Amino acid sequence: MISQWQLRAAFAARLSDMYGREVPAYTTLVDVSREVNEDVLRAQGADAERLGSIGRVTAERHGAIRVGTPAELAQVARVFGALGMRPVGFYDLREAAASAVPVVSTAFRPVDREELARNPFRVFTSMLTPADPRFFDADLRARLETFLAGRELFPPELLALADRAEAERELPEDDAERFLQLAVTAFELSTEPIDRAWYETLERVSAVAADIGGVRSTHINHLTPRVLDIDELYRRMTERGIEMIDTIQGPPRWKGPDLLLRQTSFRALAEPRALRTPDGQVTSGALRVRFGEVEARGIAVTREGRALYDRLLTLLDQQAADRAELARTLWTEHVPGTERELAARELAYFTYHVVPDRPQDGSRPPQALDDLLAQGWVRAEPIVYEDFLPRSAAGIFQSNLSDAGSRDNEQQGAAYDSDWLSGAIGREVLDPFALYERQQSESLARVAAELDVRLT
Ligand code: OOG
Ligand code: NI
Repeated sequence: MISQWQLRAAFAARLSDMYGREVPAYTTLVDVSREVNEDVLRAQGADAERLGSIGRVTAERHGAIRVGTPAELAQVARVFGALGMRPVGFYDLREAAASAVPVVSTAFRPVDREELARNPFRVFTSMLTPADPRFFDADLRARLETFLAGRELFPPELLALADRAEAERELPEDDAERFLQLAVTAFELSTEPIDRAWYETLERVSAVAADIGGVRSTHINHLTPRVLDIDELYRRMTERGIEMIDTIQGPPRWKGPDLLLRQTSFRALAEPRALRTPDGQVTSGALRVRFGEVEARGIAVTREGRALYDRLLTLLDQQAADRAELARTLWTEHVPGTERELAARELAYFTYHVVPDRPQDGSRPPQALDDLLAQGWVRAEPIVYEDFLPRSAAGIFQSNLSDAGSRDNEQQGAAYDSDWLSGAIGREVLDPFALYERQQSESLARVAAELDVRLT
């Protein structure tokens, strides 16, 4: 029997092999990430593994896919449900100022601590919003919905196997093999000719709309390795002549603890694709859709921590000065510079653990968490951020947009939110804050029970 986490790890590994064949630059990114990770581990020792073992980090990937309809998203949820991945978080990329993209998104990922430690594979999944009149007029919406209704992204056999894997939380070896083959194939780039006129019609609204609704299948858009020093990676990729986007998205590099998520990418590469012209001829063309991305993960922040982050971004937006320098200044001024303070001010999440080899002099442990920490009874481990950032995601989407597309701001946007998404896919979209909070409070409950204290 192959368990869910083994299926998930195998799927991530095979997807990575497939994507490396399709997009060789991805392999370069993985190689450079591995080199940087080895160097960081050598330089920092155990500190380098504070937010995940090197085994976890080396295997860690997130993918990005894009689908067209709630029905397709519901099928995606079944495929990832088979792998023990649940929808977490709601991201509205339609609102991003400079780079509005007509999609709403969630991320499928494991949610339990042990499952995350085994393999944290996650997929940022976006769904097109044809019902949003700011992007699509009534006529284009109707044509788009008809086109999408007529395609099949996932064969029924794959979905049936997925349902079984989800219900039984494992599959017999032969079925697992079949499931993995079908699942990886579903995310390969199709060789079917693309209707050029239709693709270009959608491209005038948004390159992302064309990538989703202009073809009859879906594909993995990028697969992102995790790196322990993203500034160093950025330098090494640039040295190799690979042109990266201008910035590293997310929090600045600074002297305090790494928080949330920092990401960067290189621009989409031209890939050969078969195109069908209006007179019915098939020609070979090239499309720039898929790109390379890399990320560094920091500590998960609480709602208050997140509000602080968003506030600092707003402050940053109001300034014309060198953003990187100013970001560092702002962070130094407003964000606590140690894990201890982040925890004390309830800005970030930690799990708490009784220290096994503390001096046993027969004394009773104090009741306050602060004292338990200060006197060495308990230690705090940061919880790694497992999710995404809407602003960064909007910036990452830009990696394959050559122009801003068109959005008619006179129109009222169609309402989509987390509840709507839950209803559309028939599964609860989970609140990431609640998941981190639960990890933290469960660890505190264990400490209280083990030490027989009330934890004031
Ligand atoms: C998804 C872009 C967002 C991230 O890491 O923030 C993303 C896409 O391009 O489909 O992957
Ligand atoms: Ni990404």
